[in-house]
Amino acid sequence: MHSDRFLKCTMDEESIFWPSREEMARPDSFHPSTLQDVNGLEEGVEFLPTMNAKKVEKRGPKRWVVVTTALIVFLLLSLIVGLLVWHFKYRRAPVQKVYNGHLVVPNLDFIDAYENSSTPEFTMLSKKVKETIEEIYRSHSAIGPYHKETVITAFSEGSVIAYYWSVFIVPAYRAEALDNAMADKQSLIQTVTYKSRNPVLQVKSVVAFPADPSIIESSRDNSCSFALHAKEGEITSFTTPGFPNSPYPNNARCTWVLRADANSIISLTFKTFDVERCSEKSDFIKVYNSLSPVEPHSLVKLCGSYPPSYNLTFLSSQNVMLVMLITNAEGRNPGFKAEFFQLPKMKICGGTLKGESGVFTSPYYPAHYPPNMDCVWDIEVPSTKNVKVRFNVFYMLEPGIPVNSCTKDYVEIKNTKYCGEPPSFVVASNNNKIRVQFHSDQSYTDTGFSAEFLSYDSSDPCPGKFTCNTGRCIVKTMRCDGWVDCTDASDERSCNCTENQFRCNNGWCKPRFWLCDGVNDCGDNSDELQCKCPDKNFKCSNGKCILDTQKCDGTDDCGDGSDEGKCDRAQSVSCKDYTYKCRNGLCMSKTNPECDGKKDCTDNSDEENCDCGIRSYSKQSRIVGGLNSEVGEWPWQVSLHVKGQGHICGASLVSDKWLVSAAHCFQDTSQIRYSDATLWTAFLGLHDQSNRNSEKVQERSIKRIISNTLFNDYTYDYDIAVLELQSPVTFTTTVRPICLPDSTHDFPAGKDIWVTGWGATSEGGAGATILQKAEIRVINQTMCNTLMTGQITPRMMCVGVLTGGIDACQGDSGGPLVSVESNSRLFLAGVVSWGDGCAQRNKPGIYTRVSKLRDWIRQQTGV
Ligand code: 4AZ
Repeated sequence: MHSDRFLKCTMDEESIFWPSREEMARPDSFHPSTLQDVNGLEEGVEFLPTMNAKKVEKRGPKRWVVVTTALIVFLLLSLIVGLLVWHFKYRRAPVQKVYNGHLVVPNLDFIDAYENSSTPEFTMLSKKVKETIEEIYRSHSAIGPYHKETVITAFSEGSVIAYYWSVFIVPAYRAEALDNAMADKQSLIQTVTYKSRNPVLQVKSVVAFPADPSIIESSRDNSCSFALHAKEGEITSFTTPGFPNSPYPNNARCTWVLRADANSIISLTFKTFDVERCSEKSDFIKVYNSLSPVEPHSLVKLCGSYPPSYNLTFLSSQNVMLVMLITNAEGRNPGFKAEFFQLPKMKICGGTLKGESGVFTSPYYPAHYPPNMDCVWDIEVPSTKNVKVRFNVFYMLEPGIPVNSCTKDYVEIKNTKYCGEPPSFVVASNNNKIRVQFHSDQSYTDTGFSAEFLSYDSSDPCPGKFTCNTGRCIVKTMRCDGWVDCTDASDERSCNCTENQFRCNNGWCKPRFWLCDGVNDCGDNSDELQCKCPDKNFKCSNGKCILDTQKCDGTDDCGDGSDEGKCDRAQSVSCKDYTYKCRNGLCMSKTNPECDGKKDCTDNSDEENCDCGIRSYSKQSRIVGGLNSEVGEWPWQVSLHVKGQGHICGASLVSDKWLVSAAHCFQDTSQIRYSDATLWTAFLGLHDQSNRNSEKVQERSIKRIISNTLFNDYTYDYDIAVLELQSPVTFTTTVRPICLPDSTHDFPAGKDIWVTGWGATSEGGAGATILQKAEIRVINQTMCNTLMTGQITPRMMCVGVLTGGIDACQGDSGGPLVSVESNSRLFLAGVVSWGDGCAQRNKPGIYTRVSKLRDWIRQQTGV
C-alpha cells in the first residue's frame, strides 16, 4: 500500500388533610345536612289551585330567575370543586426530588477509617455531618419543610470531603423553588458554624446537584458496589461481574469507588471495553472525578466497543474517582477490564520553552487530560527569528459545546480560543515569542494535543515548500492539485489549470476525470453542470437523457438499465441484468437491496446470510494522518504466506472456510509451483506481520486453490481465485467475513472506498509490517479505459486518486477493496489486481470487479 499523504461522539406522605376524590364525589359525606333540608322541603309542598293564575304569579319568584340562580350556583360549585381538585391533585401533588452533593469539613483530618462505612468512626462522623446538613436545610424555608432523608455515602481527603444524597417530598408548585434554593450556594451557606447537641462541626462549600432518584435504590443495594484503594507502585485491576466468561448483569447499577493516597491523582485505563452498542437507552459507563455521581464532575460516558488501540485512559484531578455501570433489561455483552494506579499530583504544568524548535503536549497526552487544569507555555526562539506552533493532533471536544464558542476546555493563543477536533493547524507569531494557554474545566476531558514549535525566517517561512495562508508548509506538488491541503484552501486558489484539469466556476482546478461523476468536487457543483440533462429529465449511466417519470417504471428506457437499477422503493419488475433477483424468482428495482436491513423480497431472501461485513468494534480510533489500521478494523483481511518467502498476497474471508483472492497470485513460475495449495498458509486476524503468534491470529493450511479458468495472464482479465481452508475458522473480534455483492450491486463512480494490505509502501519498496489502509475513489469506467489505453474489461474496475500518492502496490494483490454500504455494512467491491506502477498520477489501481464474478464464486464455493 502506498500512501505518502492522506487527507482526507416510599414516599413518606406529608400530613395534609383534605377530602379524597371519592369523598368529594359522595355528597352524603360532604354535606350531610343538605339532603335533609331537601326532604323537609318536599314534605311541605303546597299544590296551588290551577285556575288561580294570578296567585301563582304573585306567590313564587319568576321561573327564569330560579333556573338562572340554580345554574350560577351550579357553575360556582363546579368551579370550586375544579379548583380544589387542581390544587390538591396537581399543584399540591407531592413529587420526589433527589440531590447528590458534597461538602467540606475544614477543621478535621482524614483518617483511614473514614474510607470504610462499617467503622464506628465513619458512623460517628456521618451522624454529625447528617445533623449539620439537616440544620442547614431547616434554616431555609424553601428547603426545610420538604426534607425527608439524607444519607452520607462516603468521605475523602481534602480536610474531609463528605458525599451525600438527600431526598425531598415537595408539592409540585414548590419544586422549582426547591431546585433554585439547592442550586444557590449562598442558601446552602458557604461557611456554617453549627452547634449541635454534640461538639461544633464546621462545614463549607456545600453543593448539591439534582440526581436520578434510582441512585437511592442502588446505594442501598451493595450487591454490585466495590471499593478499591490504589497501592503504592502497583496497578490494581477490576472488571464487570463475570468478565470475560459471562455477560455483565441486566438491570444493574454497579459502582466502583476508586481511591488513592492523599496528594495523588488516579490514572484509570479501560484495557478492554465491550458494552451494548450505543443508543438512547443503551447500557453505559460513566466515570466521575468525584465520589458523587453528579453531572458537573462527569469525566466521560462510554458505550459500544473500542479497539484495543483506542486510548481509554482517564485522569482525576484529586485522589478519588467513581465508575458507574448502568444497564437496561437487554443485551449480553462481556463488559470491561480496567486498571488504575496512583500518580503524584502534578504541581505545575506548562513552563518556558526556548530554542529553535521543540515539542510539547497537553498534560498526560495521549491519555485524557485531567479536569480543572490550567497550563501556560511561554515559547521563545532566537531573537532574529519568528515562531510558529503546529498542532499535529488536537482533540478538545466537549459534548454539547459548539466548537465556535470554546466555553469549557480550550487552548488560547493570541486571544483566540481553539477547541473541538480540528485537523492539524498552525498558529504563527510575527516576533520570536508566543504564549500557549491550556484550560480544562470540571467535566468531560479529551485526549488533548501534541504540538511542536518551530522558528522561521519571516522572509521565507517555508523553505522549499508552499506556505498556506495559515502559516502551514506543504510540499509544492500539493499546490493546485485539486485536493485541499491547507485548512483555508489557500493551496487551491489562484491556480493555472493544467491540460489534465478543468477550471471550476469558482476558479479551482480539478482533475478532468472528476467531471460529471455525480460528486460535487468544485464545491459550487460546476463540475456536474455541463453534463446535466434538461429539467425533469434523468441522466442514464450511458449519458442518455430520459424523462424523470420513466425512471423506475419497470421499463429499461436508458437501454443500459440504469434507470431501473437505482430505485429507492423495492418494486417487483420484470427480470433484467440489472435487477436484483429474489430466491422466489421475483426481481426488484431497488439498488443494492441485499443486507440493507429492509425486507425487499417477499420471501426475505435479500436479508438472509447477512452475518458479514460488520466490524467487531463500533468505535474507530482517532489516529490522525496515520495509515496504520486498528486491530479488528478489517477482520476479513487475510495474509497468504508461501513457505520460505513470507507474505506474498492478500485475500478476503467470505465464509468460515472460503477465501477470495487474485488468480495471478497462484501462477506457476519456472522455480515455484504457486498453484500448489500445500505451499500456502493463511493468517487470519493478523495485524502485525512480526506478531503472527498472537492469540488473535488463526493460522490455516490451504486445502485447494481454484483459479478462474478464464484468467488471462496477459490482460489480467478474470483475475480471481477462491481458496478452501483445510479447517474452518472461528469468528472472533478479529476474524469475520466480508459480504459478497450481488451481480447487480452498483459501486458508483465517485464513491469513496477502502483498500487494505501489507504491500509495498512505495513502488519497489518493502512491504508494511502493520496492516495499512487507504481511502480511494471509484473512477468512471469509460474515463479509466481511455486513461489505461483500452486495457479495462468489464471484469475490472478502476479505483484510486488520480493526483497520485495513494494506491495499492506489490504485495497487496488478492486483497480486499471494500465499500461501506447502507447499515454500515461492508461489501467486497474488488480484489487488488494490477496497475501501471504504484501511486502515479493518472494511473489508478485496477481491481477485479467482484459483482461480475459473483455467480462464479457461488458455483465454486456455494457461498
Ligand atoms: C502488484 O504488483 C500490484 N497500483 C498490485 C497493485 C498495483 C500495482 C501492482 C496497483 O501486485
